[in-house]
Amino acid sequence: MTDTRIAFVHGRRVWDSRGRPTLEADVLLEGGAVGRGMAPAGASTGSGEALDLRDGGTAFGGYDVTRAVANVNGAITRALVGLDAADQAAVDARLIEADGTANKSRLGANALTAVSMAVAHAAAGAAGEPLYRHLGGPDAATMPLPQIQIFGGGAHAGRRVDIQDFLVVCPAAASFAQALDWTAEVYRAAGTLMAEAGTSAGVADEGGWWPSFATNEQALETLVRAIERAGLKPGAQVAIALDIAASEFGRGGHYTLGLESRALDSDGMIRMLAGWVDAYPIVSIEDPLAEDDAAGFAAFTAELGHRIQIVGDDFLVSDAARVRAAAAQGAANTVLLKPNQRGTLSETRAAWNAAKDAGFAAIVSARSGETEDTTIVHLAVGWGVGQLKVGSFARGERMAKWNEALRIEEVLGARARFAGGAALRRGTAG
Ligand code: 2PG
Ligand code: MG
Repeated sequence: MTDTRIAFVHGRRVWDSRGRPTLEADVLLEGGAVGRGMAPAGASTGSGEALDLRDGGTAFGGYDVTRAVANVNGAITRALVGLDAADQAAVDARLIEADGTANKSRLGANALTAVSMAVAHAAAGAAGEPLYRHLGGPDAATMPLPQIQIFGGGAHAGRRVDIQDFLVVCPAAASFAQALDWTAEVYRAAGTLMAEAGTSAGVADEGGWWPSFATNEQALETLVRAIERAGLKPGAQVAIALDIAASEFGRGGHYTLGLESRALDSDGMIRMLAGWVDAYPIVSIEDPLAEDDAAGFAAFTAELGHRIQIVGDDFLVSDAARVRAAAAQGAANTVLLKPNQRGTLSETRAAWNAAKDAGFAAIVSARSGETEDTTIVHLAVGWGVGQLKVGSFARGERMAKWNEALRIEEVLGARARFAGGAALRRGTAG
């Protein structure tokens, strides 16, 4: 057994998929093992998220991270040197204590997230194991059902359409690899349809086709046609998931769909979305109402929670206490898990534990601003979460994660179990 005490922590500024500064952390253990983590960044962020510490000012649009980097090389290094990297809970507790604020605003959730992930990688390296196995032990063999974006929108595409993510899931695929095969064909067919319509306009923040539709619903119609054009059956083989990201256009029970110049209240939103669920093979809807509309979430879940998965992202911000509160209210039935919404892996894991206790499902998710870091894939497999969302089927920062999952499935071989449609939270009361 090599020495797993933390010898050295180093932070540096690197660049993310939007060409913005982000933070990378390296951790070196006394026995020589090393680990690395890179912080992602959201664009449609929940107000309850831990703080992504940026310098402000004029350089790089105010997004520079020199203060967060200095925190890694100063206060965080001092707090962690000598701790046992194999004890992730103790390391994360020390990070939380060193920050000392409720929202990680002193040291920065970006600094903490990168370090927390780097420590996990270093510990896995010292044990001579891939991270998913280090986290989940020899039984960690569940490959997640991927949610893959075909059209981007909302804050990720200049608000060209109001809805943020039009995604596909492949509940009937036999393996993770086959789910990617099917998605690749759908993604290509969707691109062809847009080119034929003369509306091809490149890709959005997460690699999905830049939307060029007259209405939000037209994206749904086009998606169904793309599935058919790919030679697959809408619903049975390839179903639709949506991230409405309603906090981006709604507040206080009032929602404004800019594309269609429509104003709706909570009930109007619920009626519109319920109509879509009736008309299209939709199996999952994320943030159907705004983060401040818990009553709307509860009404939506009461009406549709027995048919579809209802996911809280901005609404639950990977927070265990919010998951418990939502479960008590019957608001949502699934939580999105994004480590940088909290700042440490242990807190993210606590949200997953709370979800399991509440009968919620969960989806491990990337951010719209990403890097080549693949830690979240290992979290999904290692924790046995069952679902994974990392954006679309283009751009290196997205493909790095899908490809890492392919490698894991190959290494697991006959032991791999694809979560498939059973991972979706549906068919029971919300
Ligand atoms: C989301 C994510 C990823 P962002 O809303 O689920 O799609 O976006 O990282 O901008 O919050
Ligand atoms: Mg979301």
